[in-house]
Amino acid sequence: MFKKIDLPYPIDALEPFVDMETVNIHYNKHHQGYVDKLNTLIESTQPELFKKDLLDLLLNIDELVKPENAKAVYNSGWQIINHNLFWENVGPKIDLEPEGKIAKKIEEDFGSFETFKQKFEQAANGQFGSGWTWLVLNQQEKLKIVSTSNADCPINMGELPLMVIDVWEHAYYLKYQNRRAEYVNAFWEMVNWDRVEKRYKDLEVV
Ligand code: MN3
Repeated sequence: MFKKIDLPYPIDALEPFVDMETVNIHYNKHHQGYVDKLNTLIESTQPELFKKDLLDLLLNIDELVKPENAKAVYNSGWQIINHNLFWENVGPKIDLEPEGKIAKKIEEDFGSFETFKQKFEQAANGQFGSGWTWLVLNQQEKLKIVSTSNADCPINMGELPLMVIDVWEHAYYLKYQNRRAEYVNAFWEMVNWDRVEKRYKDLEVV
């Protein structure tokens, strides 16, 4: 059986930027929903795939998964990974700005932290429909801001995600309704820069 990560902080830890009820529904219903859907499908079709590592399975979906189930496995599977990355990337406030190597790299590749923030917000606010906005390290070892739709994940495009915001409506609608820009703005109060720095230094994939 595949699992989601344990939430690395109490369910109300993102207050007041994201309320406890939103986190509860997002983590326990939406995220868990992807896990349950994937497990049910795999169990009834190819239970031998439970032996695989989830990322490995997703990166080799065409060879491993029956064609009629590939899309469903893709959607639920990447949504599990994307949400794992998202929960780890935020947390109770620690530092408002990055430090160390990632701070230097952001300045190098974007000119300044302020410019980076603006561009990231623009991308997150501009993502049409459901999706994600990411800071990634691309194959040329440059930082890049990318947005992906639905369950798409930059790992699948050979890029290393360092930071991510979930801009599906379920991530913010209870508190912010249609005001996505306010949610995106509040994201800066929740980013766990230590985690971003660690991902960058260790080149951790998941
Ligand atoms: Mn979500």
